[in-house]
Amino acid sequence: MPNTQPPHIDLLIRNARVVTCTDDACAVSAAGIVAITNGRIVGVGRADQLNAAVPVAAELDAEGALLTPGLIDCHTHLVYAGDRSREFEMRLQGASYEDIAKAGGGILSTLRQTRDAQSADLLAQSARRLRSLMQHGVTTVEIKSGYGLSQKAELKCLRVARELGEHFPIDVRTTLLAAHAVPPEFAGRPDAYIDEIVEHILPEAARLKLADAVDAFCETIGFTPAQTRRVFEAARAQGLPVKLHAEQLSNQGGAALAAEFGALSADHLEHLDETGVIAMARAGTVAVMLPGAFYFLRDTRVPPIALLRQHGVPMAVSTDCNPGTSPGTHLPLMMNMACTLFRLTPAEALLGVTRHAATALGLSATHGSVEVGKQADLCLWDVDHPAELSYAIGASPLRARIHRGVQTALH
Ligand code: DI6
Ligand code: FE
Repeated sequence: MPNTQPPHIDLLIRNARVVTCTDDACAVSAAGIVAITNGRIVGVGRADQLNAAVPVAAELDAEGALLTPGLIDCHTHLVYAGDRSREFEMRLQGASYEDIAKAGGGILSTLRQTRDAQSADLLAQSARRLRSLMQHGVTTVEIKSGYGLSQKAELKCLRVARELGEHFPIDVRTTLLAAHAVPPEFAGRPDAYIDEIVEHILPEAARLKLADAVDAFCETIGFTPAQTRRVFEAARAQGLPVKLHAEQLSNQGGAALAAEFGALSADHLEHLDETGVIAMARAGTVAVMLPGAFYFLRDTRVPPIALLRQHGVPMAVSTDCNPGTSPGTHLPLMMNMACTLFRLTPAEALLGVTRHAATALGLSATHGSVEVGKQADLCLWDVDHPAELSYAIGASPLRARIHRGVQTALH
């Protein structure tokens, strides 16, 4: 083994073709081994580099399967109750997403159902979506609140998200998105609701350690840049990192604002301009592509991929799993859409759900690549080439999923 000499190996994966995702080309190394001890990767290399004196507790023969990092879905709203298929029908008859939101539907319709749901029911409904994500190879997921919009209901949603991480073999990172929409109690008084967030909801979520980050929806139908800034200042006061729904439906300068606060990511970005791109590049803010929402809203404006590449902004790809604009849990399908709709390369799409998605969650030291010292979150795929992960639509080629060094059931 090239790297370390562990006292023992808990799991030794043999005959894998390893895609470490440490290089931008997503190169495949032939017939490799990955050694795991105490849930961490302790060796990556060739079988002949293995020290025969180190005892091995269990072996897994990959039979030539492709081994990648476990997938990371860095932007979801998967804790919610009910569905919005009726609004889907309305949009098919010509209503726009904004029309429905202004008429009291949209986020507020999910709000009512989520507030009414008991925690156990919310957990059960959300668990169905989480299982589906896991079946498609996801080993780390970010989950936002944002369908409670009161202190009680936001904390309920964050607690459910934390519980999901305790019940299932997956890492959950939680994000407080209290600034998602103005709740009915504050109708017409968005600044008063921002007061409520910065004075009560956010400090309480921080005190209870229920949020790992803070997000906001900076948009004409969401919050202004000035209101978003107040939320970010409150997050900073609590030592919490920020991210932002920015430039989805219009250009509000949200990405530059996020970058000013050293945001982990700015997400959506269909209307992003070069000023925003440059600000993100300087701040190291990841651009999160959400092609599922673009597709579902039949958007036509593609995020400025060429500018993001030119300025070296890392791009992540995520499901945006939510009931209104992207009711999906199939991350490899989002890789396909990122390629077909946004023209990412398959290698960019794979990095977008591994290394760059880890960076978007502030987890680049421990997640997102197959390297010694990183958490042993891995997927084995029955494919020949990494591009197949973005190419195929439908049946999953996932052969094995390993979370913290433990192989998990796929069904
Ligand atoms: N942008 C989105 O795409 C989701 N939230 C957001 O800020 C949509 C949320 C919904 O319609 O329920
Ligand atoms: Fe979203």
